[in-house]
Amino acid sequence: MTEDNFVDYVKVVVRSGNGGAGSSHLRREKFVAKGGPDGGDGGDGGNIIFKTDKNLWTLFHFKFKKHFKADHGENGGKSRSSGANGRDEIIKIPVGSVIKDTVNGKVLFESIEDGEEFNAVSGGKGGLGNWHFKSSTNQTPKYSQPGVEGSEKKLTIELKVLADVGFVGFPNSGKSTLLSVITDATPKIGDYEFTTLKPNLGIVKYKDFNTFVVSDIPGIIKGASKGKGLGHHFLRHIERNSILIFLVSCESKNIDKKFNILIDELRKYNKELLDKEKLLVVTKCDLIPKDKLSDLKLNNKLKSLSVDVHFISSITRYGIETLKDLMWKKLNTQ
Ligand SMILES: Nc1nc2c(ncn2[C@@H]2O[C@H](COP(=O)(O)OP(=O)(O)OP(=O)(O)O)[C@@H](O)[C@H]2O)c(=O)[nH]1
Ligand SMILES: [Mg+2]
Repeated sequence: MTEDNFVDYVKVVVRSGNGGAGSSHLRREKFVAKGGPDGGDGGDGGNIIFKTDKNLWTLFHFKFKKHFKADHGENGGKSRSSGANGRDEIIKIPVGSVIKDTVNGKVLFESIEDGEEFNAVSGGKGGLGNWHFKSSTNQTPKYSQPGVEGSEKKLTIELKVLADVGFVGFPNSGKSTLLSVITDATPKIGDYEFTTLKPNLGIVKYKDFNTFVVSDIPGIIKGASKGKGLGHHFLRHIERNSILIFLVSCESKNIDKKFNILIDELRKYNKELLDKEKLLVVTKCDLIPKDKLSDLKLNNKLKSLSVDVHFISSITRYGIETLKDLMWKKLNTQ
């Protein structure tokens, strides 16, 4: 998946179908002098239905289509025949989509499982035909109900990536490189900050038959919660991860402080993120001499953090296999 195709936010306009009108037909037959009313009911207008589809990964398919309409119900006919209901408009969304009312921001639906359906806008009811209105005082009512009009809604769809493991770190800390080393994903990697602008996903194949999904998100910096850097709205993509891996480069002077800044930014976004299983990974360990690395492993400040610390190098693959073991273990102790 390339970054251009990763669409995770769209606004759409949907409209359900109008109900068909009831018929005012009066029966006329050769040998029936006063046939009476026999106008059928109008069909209901089609609904706007969102359906979760596990084969979709992004909201890319909305890039070229943002308006959706269901069909109108047909009008009622003679001989009490009802009009057909209008066809529903079924809109496919990936697992992890959140549908909000664009006008008031209210969350209307969150898709968690494949195949779930959400009726976002019901079609207008069909009108009743005139035979319903026959009474002792009015044997031949000409009145029938019109159908109810469909309604329009403005909706916002947001995607929250569903990965098992999420990488969190400052720009340039080696998140995308790690993703490229443990999965088949080929994210953009660069020696500059904010190389990654959209989340990347990859599948880790673990010990022959097991797999889990990891996601790499853009870097965050101090003040991200106030909009610094790329801001922190993309943190929604780690809301559903089971475990969070915090990456800090071994070149950083105070790894413990850097870790705490990341924790702080997450707390400002959504403090529930901190309840997740965490792991601090010190990256790029090939860049420091062996004795320094040994010192770092014994560093008291790091040891006193309330999180396990692991050391890796994506370039030399140092600590990579054991990192996979750790992730797998944490995922399975949930
Ligand atoms: N020496 C060394 N360099 C690394 C290692 N991992 C990543 N790098 C380099 O660090 C730089 C940043 O790597 P990225 O993987 O793009 O970092 P990122 O965290 O994804 O950065 P953003 O997308 O900007 O947030 C690149 O020049 C990588 O080649 C490593 O283990 N050792
Ligand atoms: Mg990156």
